[in-house]
Amino acid sequence: MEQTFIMIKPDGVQRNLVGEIIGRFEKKGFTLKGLKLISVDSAFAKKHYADLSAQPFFNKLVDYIVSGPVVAMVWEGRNVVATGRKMIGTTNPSDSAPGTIRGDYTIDMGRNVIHGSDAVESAKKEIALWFPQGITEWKSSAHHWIFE
Ligand code: D4T
Repeated sequence: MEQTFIMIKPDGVQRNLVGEIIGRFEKKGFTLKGLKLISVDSAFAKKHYADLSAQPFFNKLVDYIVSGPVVAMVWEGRNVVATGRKMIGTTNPSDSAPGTIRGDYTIDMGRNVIHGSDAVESAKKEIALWFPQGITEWKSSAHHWIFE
């Protein structure tokens, strides 16, 4: 089953959106496979955002991610990478549809509360980076109420 890496950014933690965001993924039917509240340093944040290192906003982005604790998670389910991105909404909250997390709770692109892997391959890399000790293997007893 597909897995994705989801991170509630420092603003999401400070704004008390952790329960709301986790609730959306739970209620959708995805399964939580990894979860931790963690503060990362800039070397780690630079690794996570390595693909964006040439962007003019890179240093600002790294400062933002290290500015407070984040909630790092692994969620599992069919098409969870693409569906997770839809639930999150577009990068710029001005374009994010109401009903998406960014559409409902954010205004500024530099404070967009959540990260979600953009492809299955990047999800694998991000899960390995954030959960080097591995994730928790379990099967939800709701599985056959969610999947035919
Ligand atoms: P993340 O990676 O945080 O889930 O966001 P997205 O996948 O939606 O968007 P991204 O990787 O292109 O950008 C990462 C992060 O950088 C901020 N950003 C982005 C910014 O501050 N200015 C910009 O011009 C862009 C494009 C927002 C998200």
